[in-house]
Amino acid sequence: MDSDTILVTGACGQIGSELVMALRARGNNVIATDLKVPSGELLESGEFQRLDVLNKNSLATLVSKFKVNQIYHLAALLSATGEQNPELAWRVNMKGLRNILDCSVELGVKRLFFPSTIAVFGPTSPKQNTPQHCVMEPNTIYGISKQAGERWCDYYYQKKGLDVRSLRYPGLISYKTKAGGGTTDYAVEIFFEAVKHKQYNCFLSENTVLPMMYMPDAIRGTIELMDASAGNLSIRSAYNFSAFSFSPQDLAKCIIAEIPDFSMQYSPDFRQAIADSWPASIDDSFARKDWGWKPEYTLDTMTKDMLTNIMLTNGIAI
Ligand code: NAD
Ligand code: AKB
Repeated sequence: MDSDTILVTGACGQIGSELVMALRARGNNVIATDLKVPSGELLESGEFQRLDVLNKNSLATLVSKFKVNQIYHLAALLSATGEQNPELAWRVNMKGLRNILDCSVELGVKRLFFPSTIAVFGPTSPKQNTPQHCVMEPNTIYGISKQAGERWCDYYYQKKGLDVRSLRYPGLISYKTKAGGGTTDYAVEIFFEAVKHKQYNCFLSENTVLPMMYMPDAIRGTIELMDASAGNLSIRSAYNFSAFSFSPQDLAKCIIAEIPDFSMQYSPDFRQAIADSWPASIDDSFARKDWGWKPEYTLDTMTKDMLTNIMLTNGIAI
C-alpha cells in the first residue's frame, strides 16, 4: 500500500514522531496531526494539521479533504498520566477512538491501526509468558480504556467490516523523542541521565521486570502488520508483541558495561503499583505465526545503539 494517504493522530509523541518519518520514507502522503505543533523534520517533511481527536467534525473534515485511506490512531494518555487524570484519560482514550472508528466507517477509510498495550493485562493474568488469551482484569484507567478499545476494534471488524489491526506494545525505548507519561519511561530517561550525569534515580524498584522493545523494531513490526495480507490475521483485537524483558538492575548493569562510573539509586513511587500489575514477559507466538514477527534487537545491542546515538546527538565524544 505504498502510495496511500495516511492520517496519524498523536503524531508528535514518542511513537508518532518516528512512525510518521518511516511512513513518509516509504513514499506515503502522511498527514501528521496532534494537539501540539511540532518543530523540525516532522513539520518540514510533509503536511501537519492541528487536531483534537475529541472533535469529530474536525477529524471528518481532514479525512475528507485529504482523501485519507489509512489511519494510525496514536493519540492517548498513558498509564502514569492516566492515573493522575482518570476522567481525561477515559475521554481521550475512549471517545477519541470511537470518533476514529466512526469516521473510518462513514468515510470509507480502508485500514486502521490502534496501539494497545501490555497494560490490558492485570494482577490476575499469568505473569510469565503471558498468553494472547487469558484472564484480563486491568486495574489502571489506562489499561481499562485500552482493553475496552480492543473490544471496540474487534466489534467494528466483525460488525462493520473495518480492517482494524492492533498490537499490544510493551514499553518502548527510543532516543529521538522523550517518552510521554508512562510507567516504562524510566528505561528511556536512564540513558539520557547516564550520558549527561552518570547517575539515575529510578522510580521503579531494582527487580521490577517488564517487557520492553527498541523503537526500530516497534516501527518495523507496526508497518509489517499493516502490510500483512488480511487473510493471515487471526486476531482483530490486538496481537501480543514482544522482544525482551529486563529489570532496572539488569539495564543498569548493561549501561555500566559501557559507562563504568554510572550509578543507580531507587525511589519507587506510585508507578511501582502499576508496574507490579503488569506481565513480566509476553508470549507473542500468534504474531510470529500469523505475520512473521521477529525482533532484531537484544538488550545489549539496544543499549549500545541508544548510548551511541544520545552521545552523537549531544556532541559527546564516543
Ligand atoms: P505520547 O504520550 O508520547 O504521545 C501521545 C500524543 O498524543 C502526544 O503528542 C499528545 O499531544 C497527543 N494527544 C493527547 N491528547 C490528544 C488529543 N485529545 N487529540 C490529539 N492528540 C492528543 O505517546 P506514545 O508513547 O507515542 O504512544 C502512542 C500510542 O501508543 C498511545 O496510544 C499509547 O497508549 C500506545 N503505547 C505506547 C507505548 C510506549 O511505550 N510508548 C507502549 C504501549 C502502547
Ligand atoms: C506506559 O508505561 O504507560 C506505556 C505502556 C507500556 O503502555 N509505555
